[in-house]
Amino acid sequence: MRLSRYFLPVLKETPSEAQIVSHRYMLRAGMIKQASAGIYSWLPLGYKVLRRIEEIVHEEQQRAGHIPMLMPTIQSADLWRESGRYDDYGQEMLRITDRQGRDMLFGPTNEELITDIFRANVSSYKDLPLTLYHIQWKFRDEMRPRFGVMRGREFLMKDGYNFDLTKEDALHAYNRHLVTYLRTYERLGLQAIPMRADGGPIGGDYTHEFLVLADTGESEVFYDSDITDLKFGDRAIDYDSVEECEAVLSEFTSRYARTDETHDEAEFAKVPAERQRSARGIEVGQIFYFGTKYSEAMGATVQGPDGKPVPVHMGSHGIGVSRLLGAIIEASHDDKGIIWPEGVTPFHCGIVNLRQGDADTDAACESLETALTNAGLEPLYDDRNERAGGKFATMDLIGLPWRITVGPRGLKNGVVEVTSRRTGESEEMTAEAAVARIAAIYGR
Ligand code: P5A
Repeated sequence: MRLSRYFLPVLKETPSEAQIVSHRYMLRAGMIKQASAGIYSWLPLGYKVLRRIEEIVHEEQQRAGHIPMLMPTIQSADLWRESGRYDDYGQEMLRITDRQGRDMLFGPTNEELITDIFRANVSSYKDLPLTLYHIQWKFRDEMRPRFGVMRGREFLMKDGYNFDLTKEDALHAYNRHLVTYLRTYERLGLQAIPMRADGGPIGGDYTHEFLVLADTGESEVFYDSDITDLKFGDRAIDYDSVEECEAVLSEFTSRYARTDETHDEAEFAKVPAERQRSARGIEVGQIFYFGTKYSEAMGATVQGPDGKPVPVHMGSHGIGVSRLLGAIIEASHDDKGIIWPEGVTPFHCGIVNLRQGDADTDAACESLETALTNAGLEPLYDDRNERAGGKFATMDLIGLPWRITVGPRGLKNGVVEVTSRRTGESEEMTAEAAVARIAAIYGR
């Protein structure tokens, strides 16, 4: 992509309404624009990162056998009356009346809708287990939307729902989701710690939130510092194996880690004093087991092995897809701008032309762009007629992990410069070697 043809409305000034670094950088890097309080347009650069995150979430869900689908944003109030949540949900729910006078709502979550789909189509235990998920916009009329996409009113969520015959099966689904979430967050370059939490309006008392530690986080958390040494890594896991999934759950949840809602001073005191930590965190996901709460209320039963109807055991699992952009930036930036982890970067690398209009330099940049594209990479080529300082500042702000700088002086010696955004270290090499280096980094 040529920057001169792209739409990247970078702001020079720091917007005064943004209180935290991720919000400031997302506005300055031209990733989002507020449409109204807590509601954002996703400009091309922000949209690209959002899509990358979605791709990773899809891959990890499907790796575990979870099935993608898509439910609508607008739901009928009647379903929510069946579960009893229409009145319970309160002012966070955006209620809409259609022209026929029917009560509708913009979905804050989808337990009712998916249970309705299930009961209409599944009648035998032989069709279980089943886990369906989608990635769809949600609306919660938050009292205080703030920090940009971090606490939006309209936000993108991956939400999944499991249906199982027994509690044991449903707990396996819970553990399996925990494993998929650990993998997902690590691929996004984040450490997200599962912590015992509260069920809130979703229900159930068996639930974990995933928290990214950050001073700007809205949740107060308490944990044993040993937990931060745990890494899932790229271990192979059989998602059908109850034992393997259970072992991961117990490895990652046996140390003390709780949000303030479930914090227990007496339990916390058992952690050696030098390992006790209290901090702030960003909630990037939550998993729930709530048993038959919805299936009983809505009559979602299957015929069990003995021929008798039984309500299915369910859980739901959410990832804050749009919130993740904010969380990643909070975890990965410096005073010049964003530093994208390779897994989610909007472009694999930038190309900076130091002497735009110089025939040889232009030609070298163009052939570099072609070679990178042919290697399956997507570079962003800054071909604008701007000073080098301005081009570097833009590249630093938008945070591409790698930059290739091309100028007449280097070309005379047959080299370009490859710079890491994270370390700032540069290395000179031939253009071919630069392409090979970047391709290898991305496993192309
Ligand atoms: C689980 C999936 C649920 O809604 N029902 C379906 C369950 N869980 S949750 O914890 O309430 O939300 C899941 C994740 O969504 C993100 N999130 C938000 N992101 C941005 N702005 C908001 N206002 C917002 N509210 C929730 C969080 O990451 C949360 O963990």
